[in-house]
Amino acid sequence: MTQSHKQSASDQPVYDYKTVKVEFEDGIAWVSLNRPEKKNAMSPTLNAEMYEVLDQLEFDPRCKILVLTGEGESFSAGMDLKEYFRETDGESAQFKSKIRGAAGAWQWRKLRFYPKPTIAMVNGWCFGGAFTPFIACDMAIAADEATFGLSEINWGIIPGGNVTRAMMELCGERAAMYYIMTGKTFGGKKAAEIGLVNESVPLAELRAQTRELAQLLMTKNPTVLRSAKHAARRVVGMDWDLAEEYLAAKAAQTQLNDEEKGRIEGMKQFLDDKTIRPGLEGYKRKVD
Ligand code: ACO
Ligand code: V55
Repeated sequence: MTQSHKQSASDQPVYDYKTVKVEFEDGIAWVSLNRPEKKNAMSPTLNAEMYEVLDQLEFDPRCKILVLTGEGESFSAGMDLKEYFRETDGESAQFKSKIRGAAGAWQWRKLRFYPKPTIAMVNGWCFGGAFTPFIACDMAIAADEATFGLSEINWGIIPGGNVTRAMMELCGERAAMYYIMTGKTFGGKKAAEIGLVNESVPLAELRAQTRELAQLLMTKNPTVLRSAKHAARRVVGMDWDLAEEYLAAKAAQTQLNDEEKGRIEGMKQFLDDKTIRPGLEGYKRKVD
């Protein structure tokens, strides 16, 4: 194990970090980028800390659903122009590549295949590099009052960190090109309209709406949820026949791995007990 796993008396990790805040609430881990005085800009320190936090939360039973958000009035103003870009400009290519890699490690690679459901809660400013982690989350809810923008063009770079690629997949090409090339800002409602977020709600209701979504996800079988999300992400790069075969194999693997045998229980509750209608509700789980 490479990280220091800080342990408390109760043997649970302690999340004591300078730039990341973790709060637990009934199965939800609220994880905040925590540099409000810098609009939660993502510095190398934050990137290193966030990787460690996510890595530990993977096995922390207090985290069933992970919500990624920002402290204060910002989600995140993107990469830290001072600490991440300018201060590393003079360093070796190898060092720069390490710093860039550490950003992508949590923002993209860790989050996209995170073993638990992830929700981005975009509460305010969301610029440039901040698109990477929020796009990598399974779902996203924005505040109407949030401000999004691909500001890269405004200071002379192209949107990197896979932001450009993700925009082209998530939005229509027209919207993606428009925001990539103009750097114009847009609000939560527009983000929902172009498919960047699932919904946009007034800021005053944002936390409650996010909690409600997290609670719904918590009623589902976590093994099946994990398989479903991984399968969905994997099939995007496959041809149709390979995807069909892969999904059959993934379904069999899921059934084998599912300790609570949800599939059998779900059929029983519908076909034998007649206590649920799966079109309208999930089967009643015995655990959790
Ligand atoms: N990198 C480094 N520092 C930042 C960043 C950032 N991305 N964003 C904000 N800060 C700092 C400011 O320098 C300032 O620091 P200081 O108090 O030490 O002077 C502090 O955060 C507060 O920011 P202000 O600009 O004073 O706040 P204001 O409310 O006027 O504006 C806004 C907020 C619009 C978010 C503005 O800070 C801004 O435009 N930030 C940059 C957004 C951006 O282009 N991000 C990069 C995207 S590209 C990429 O991520 C690869
Ligand atoms: C971005 C750009 C980067 C990066 C991470 O535009 C994010 C977003 C040009 O490098 O390393």
